[in-house]
Amino acid sequence: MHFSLLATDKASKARAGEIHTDHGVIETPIFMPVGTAGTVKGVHQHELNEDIRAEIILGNTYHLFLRPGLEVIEAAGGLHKFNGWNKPMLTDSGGYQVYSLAGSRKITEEGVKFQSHIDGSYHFFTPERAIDIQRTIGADIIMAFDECTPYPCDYKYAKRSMHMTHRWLKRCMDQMKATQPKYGYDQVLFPIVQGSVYKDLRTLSAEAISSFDAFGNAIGGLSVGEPDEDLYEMTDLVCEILPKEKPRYLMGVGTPVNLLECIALGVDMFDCVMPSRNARHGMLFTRNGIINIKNKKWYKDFSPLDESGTSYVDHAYTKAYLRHLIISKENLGIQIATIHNLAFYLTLMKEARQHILAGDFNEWKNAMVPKLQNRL
Ligand code: PRF
Repeated sequence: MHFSLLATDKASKARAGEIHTDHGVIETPIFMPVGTAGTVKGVHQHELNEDIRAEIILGNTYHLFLRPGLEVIEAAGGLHKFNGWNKPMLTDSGGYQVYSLAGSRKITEEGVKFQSHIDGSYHFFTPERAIDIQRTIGADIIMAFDECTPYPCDYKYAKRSMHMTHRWLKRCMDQMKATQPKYGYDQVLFPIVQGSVYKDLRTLSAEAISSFDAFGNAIGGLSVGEPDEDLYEMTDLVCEILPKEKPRYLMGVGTPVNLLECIALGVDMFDCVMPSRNARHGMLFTRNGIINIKNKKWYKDFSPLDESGTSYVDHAYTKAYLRHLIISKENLGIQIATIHNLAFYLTLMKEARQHILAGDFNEWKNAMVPKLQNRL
């Protein structure tokens, strides 16, 4: 696997690149649709591929470990074989889901004991185990086991937690070296910068993480309720320290505006449940602003879902029809809205990339941001 940096914007720190994996090339900047349980909810792999044009999707160690379990995934020959997605995949380590979903949890230096949100059973994840499990799931990019601190988080806790995340990273790296991929293709590990919203901790963490010389690096612990100002300040500070020649992944971010602003700071990869989760509640992102399709104003609007949209649902269905489906809680409504939002996110990334390569990203971004914030 390798990463090539193709261009850097002059007026900002935006970059365009390529991540080469054994399952194909990912053109950055990229948005990765979230497929928690091995499925992007309500979307066929065919639609992900042909219509949304996803290049990489994300799965969650926590969920896949609990259901269907490692025995099934290993017997299938890994997650790619199991779910029929033969392009790149990334798995998050569980270092976030354990904190946000598990019934109860106890964090010690050794690892995290937690209770399944499904059946209440108890499990124990350690950094070594998180690597072993991700080897078995078989994603191309796997994540280090970390603690994502909540917001707000007092300085003392954030500092102690960050140092533990660094010690856990060393154990993850050692376990990567001590083990092999199971299915004949390469897997790389991304460490995760933590440090809450404290500049000195973020600096320290970015330096410590850089010293591991991993394939790529991630920024965690953001988009947990802090103001956008902090998100941008921390992202900027960390991107200044992380090595330029490696891909940078900002975890769990964000709105279309967050993505463009963070691309301008030097981020290459994003994931977020927002386009898929909000679609299920009738929130549609478009280049002219945000639509709440449940709004009465759309009830007899027979214009295409999104005239400027790039996916087939944008032209095949009308606003009034989608409004009806979402209000009636019809499955098809959720599917249409999800495809629309994900295609919009992917197209926005593609356009950003074209502007970086053409050398006018920053002007384009500054013109786009106010439009994206409109409420239609
Ligand atoms: N750590 C991990 N996964 C994550 C995060 C993190 O800090 C975030 C932060 N918003 C999203 N997903 N392992």
